[in-house]
Amino acid sequence: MNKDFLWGGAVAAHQVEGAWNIDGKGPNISDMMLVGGANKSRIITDNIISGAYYPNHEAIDFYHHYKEDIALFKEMGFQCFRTSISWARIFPKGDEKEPNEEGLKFYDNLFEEMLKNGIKPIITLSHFEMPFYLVKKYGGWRNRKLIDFFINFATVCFKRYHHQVKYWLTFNEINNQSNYNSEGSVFTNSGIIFNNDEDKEKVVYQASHYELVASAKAVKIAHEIDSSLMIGCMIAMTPIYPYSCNPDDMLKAIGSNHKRFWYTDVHVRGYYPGYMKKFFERKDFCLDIINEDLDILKKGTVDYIAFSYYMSFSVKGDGNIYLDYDESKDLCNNPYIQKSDWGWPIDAKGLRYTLNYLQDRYELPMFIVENGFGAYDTFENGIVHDQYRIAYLKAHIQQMKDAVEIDGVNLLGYTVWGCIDCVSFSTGEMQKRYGFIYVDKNNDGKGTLKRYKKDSFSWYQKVIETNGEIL
Ligand code: BGP
Repeated sequence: MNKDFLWGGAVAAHQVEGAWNIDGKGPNISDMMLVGGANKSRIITDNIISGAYYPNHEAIDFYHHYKEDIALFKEMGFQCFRTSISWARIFPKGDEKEPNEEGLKFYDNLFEEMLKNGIKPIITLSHFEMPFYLVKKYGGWRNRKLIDFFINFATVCFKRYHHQVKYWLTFNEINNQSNYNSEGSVFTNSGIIFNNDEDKEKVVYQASHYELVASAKAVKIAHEIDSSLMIGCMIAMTPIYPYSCNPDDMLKAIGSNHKRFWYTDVHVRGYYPGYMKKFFERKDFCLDIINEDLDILKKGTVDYIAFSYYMSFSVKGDGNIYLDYDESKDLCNNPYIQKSDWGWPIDAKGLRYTLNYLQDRYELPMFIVENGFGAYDTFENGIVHDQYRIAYLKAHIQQMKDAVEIDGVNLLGYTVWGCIDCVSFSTGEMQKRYGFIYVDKNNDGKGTLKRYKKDSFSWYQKVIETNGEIL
């Protein structure tokens, strides 16, 4: 890997910080989420239910432990660390004019601590969260007004932190909402709670449009504030393979990938691709997309593509290219790959495939900002032997190296998701652990919060020290 390649780890504010109502912070949408129910997807409450357990309220209390955690990251050799800014720490309700100074100070100190330890901050503005007030009062991203609120937040952050933070991301996994749950659920990134009688698909595409406009505006403003800033999009890259070489499967896979990745086309190229325009027409959506929006999209194209990579899927087709099919019915098992304890397919080669796909399509620098292995760890006498995690990461890093060294892709860095154990986004559990650092905290919220190094800690330390030569 080249000498400037950035190795590190990643988390998100709401999954680690805790301190949910401290120093003026307002409740954000993830503060209203309970642990997952029987099917594991998390439940949003309308108001805080007294006595109920909300995993994000304390999380791993990074808010008060960040110095200790950064010292451990430094010991591992991290050159960068990705986290997010909690919007509700800066704007407790979201629609205020003036920011909360206490919230801003927390990030001054956090970024300072990182830089002091030689760790570059990679910062997401909205990682699956927003002030809950914006959800209740405005309906989240279904409302055009959110663009202004977000831009106010983004501008405050760019102005305050541009000397400390060069790499920014606008929305985490913006494309995840395209596989919305038709049963009706909430997307924490778009803050939408569906009404029973509405066209949910239309609501999702409308919200996505407002988010894309907000993202493009943010890119433009950031560059006006400081032209050296690098502003990226962030996409969940889950490539979808045709199940076979049957042309029916091939065509279906094109549609499946369009459905997930059209967001990248808009972020990178600055306009809606033909297949999306036709799709909106066929659906008769008549979305609120005005000329001024199209102009902003053109002017606010991103500087790099950040993405998460965990798995791949495959589809069987019928010779059509659909964008409006139900993935839960159509995705099928790939017989060549295994799954994790949580049913996530494990496909290291899919990472090389993804890097090549993005390179061919966009020719922009890329950043792998999430990759990792969620597993049940056995913790005994302060020790965790997590060979399975090492095996997963080793295989993925090898594919990443091949993509860079053999295929010539342009990659800025790699951050392992959940480098310190944190609250699982999808389930709210602590036992779905990704970290090199074990945190003594259980699913029921009990634990000392003490940190311990797992076996993978020294393994990753060696990887970074040798710039990926020794895996
Ligand atoms: C990504 C999210 C992260 C993180 C990760 C792992 O989709 O950006 O926030 O949580 O997935 O998912 P989980 O925590 O559900 O295992």
